[in-house]
Amino acid sequence: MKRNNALLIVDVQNDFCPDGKLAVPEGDTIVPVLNKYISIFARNKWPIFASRDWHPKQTAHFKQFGGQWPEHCIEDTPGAKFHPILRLPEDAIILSKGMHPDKDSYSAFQAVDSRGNEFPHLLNTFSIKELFVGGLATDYCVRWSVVDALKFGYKVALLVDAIKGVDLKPRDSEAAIEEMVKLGVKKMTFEKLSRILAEERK
Ligand code: VGL
Ligand code: ZN
Repeated sequence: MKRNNALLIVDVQNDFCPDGKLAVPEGDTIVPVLNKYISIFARNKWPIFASRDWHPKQTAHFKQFGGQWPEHCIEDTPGAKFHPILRLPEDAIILSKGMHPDKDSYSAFQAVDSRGNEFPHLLNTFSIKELFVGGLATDYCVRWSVVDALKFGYKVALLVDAIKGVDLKPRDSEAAIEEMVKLGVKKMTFEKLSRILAEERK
């Protein structure tokens, strides 16, 4: 694990948590787990990325403009803020996506940092080889981000104890996880990662 790892926390925003505009059931329950992963990555000085859905008021992503979703994560609103309990370090890199008025974009690979640098470019500059991915929602933005990560040639560890899905249909999240595993993703838990790192310190 001395390799070049990075953590990608997908869309842990108020609107995707209970009481939010597009609440993922129990979406907030993964936040304490993500905080534990954050500690590990910070301690190892591995980069931490946090993506956010960052929509304009009018976008074809929303039902009222022909899309699939109720309004959510409108830029600079409380619903678009990261969950208040999420402990992102100062040097975490914030990635924004979904700013386009007439396109959906679910994947963090379509996101940019505050200077407009694209995520794949940032990963390159850090020489990242393996991405550890958690967040919301399993069946949308996590899934699309993971599928893209594999396309770009990254190894992917899916943080199965730190994801939750929308489940528009009951088994959507399960099916998404199965699909990701078939594509080559490795399932990871906090316990397992701690064990691997402890072994390496011996
Ligand atoms: C998402 C639905 C709509 C997500 C974003 O972050 O998974 N889902 N917009
Ligand atoms: Zn969205």
